[in-house]
Amino acid sequence: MRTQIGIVGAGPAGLLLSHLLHLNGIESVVLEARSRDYVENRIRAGVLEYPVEQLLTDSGVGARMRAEGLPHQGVNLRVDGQDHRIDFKALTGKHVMVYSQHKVVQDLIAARLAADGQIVFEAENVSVHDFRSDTPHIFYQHDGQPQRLDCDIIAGCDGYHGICRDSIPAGVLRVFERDYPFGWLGILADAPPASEELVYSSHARGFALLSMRSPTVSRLYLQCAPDEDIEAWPDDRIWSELQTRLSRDGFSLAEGLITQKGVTQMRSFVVEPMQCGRLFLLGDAAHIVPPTGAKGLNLAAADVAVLTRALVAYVRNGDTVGLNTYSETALRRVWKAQRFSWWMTSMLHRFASHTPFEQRVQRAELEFLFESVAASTALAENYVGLPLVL
Ligand code: FAS
Ligand code: PHB
Repeated sequence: MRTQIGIVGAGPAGLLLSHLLHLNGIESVVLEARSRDYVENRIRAGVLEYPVEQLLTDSGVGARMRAEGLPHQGVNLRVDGQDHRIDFKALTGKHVMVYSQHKVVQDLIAARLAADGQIVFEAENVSVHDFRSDTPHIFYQHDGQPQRLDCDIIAGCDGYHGICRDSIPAGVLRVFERDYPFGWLGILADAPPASEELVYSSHARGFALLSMRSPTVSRLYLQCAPDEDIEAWPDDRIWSELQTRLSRDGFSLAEGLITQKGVTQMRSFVVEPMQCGRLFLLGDAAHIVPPTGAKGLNLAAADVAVLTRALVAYVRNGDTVGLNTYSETALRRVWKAQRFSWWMTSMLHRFASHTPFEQRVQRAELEFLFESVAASTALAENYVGLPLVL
């Protein structure tokens, strides 16, 4: 089989890339290890930046997002039971869109299949080859049969645990990383969100986040140990801890059936460069951010915007400038999102290693944020999203 762009991974990065390339008359085949049902129901992110919402709308896959998504004009930071609202609309003229990642994936798969796009689900033993030559190709198995996909370019959209990054020879990539001494215990619950907007709480017992998926479904997180045992957290313990960390006069969480719970590691990770020959890395395959800044999904979309522009110029005019500078262009935005995610994480979480001095500095950082329009504007600009291509 032959195509122009071979894409490994049907997450937001791979699917959005295939969709935008299609709109520009460029063929692609997406190879996904898991089943369609699995990728369409995997619970992950929930906040879309303004430029990403625009991109989905402008590329024709925004109808359900606009119908079911929740535009948020601001966010609340809660410290010592006091709320400090960051007014995105007043400070930036923009908003964010609360809409589930798995629905974005469902919408993109539906659009690809409606356009006769090729997505091979349950593709096994995918391996990428000869991407440092003019004849890159991908081997995989489907229904037990060995298959070969020849292409001009390979897009590695297979996430942090995928095979594409690890296929790049040793010595080519430089790794930048930081692990955090805590994780997030996250739940999905059939409970009406107790706040119109998200609430990020910095509490003596640790961080907590009130988010949502719909008017009847809440998404909540609390800071826990990186290797926390979820079995040690029966539902009533989770609710009582959330009530405590999100407490404020006149406020209480509506509780309900917990339908999903899990612990997520907190890590900052970037590889440079994000390409090797004709293999280009996008999204979590190249970088991971701690979720405190709600940047993971949005960064994947930004990488897609940069690579799509480069591929269109290459396919149409043989212009390789965009491809040759893909990595440095994408990394300009990646590092700004890394900085913001690290800053939000450092400012809002409890660090057992912090000295009393560091605790006071953390507090002063928060107080300055609440008192300074300039500081609040900086947070708002980063949260609603920087331009996709910097
Ligand atoms: P993805 O990981 O989404 O997709 C990669 C795809 O490649 C997957 O479908 C995988 O099955 C496939 N694949 C992997 N190996 C393969 C192989 N060998 N062959 C073929 N296919 C292969 N971000 C937030 O902002 N908020 C959150 O709350 C949040 N929660 C998260 C929770 C978890 C557990 C994780 C892991 C991430 C979370 N994120 C969150 C970040 C998340 O949104 C990612 O940034 C986003 O999914 C990145 O999209 P992709 O780069 O497309 O990678
Ligand atoms: C979510 O809704 O899952 C969510 C929102 C904001 C974050 C992280 C996760 O910072």
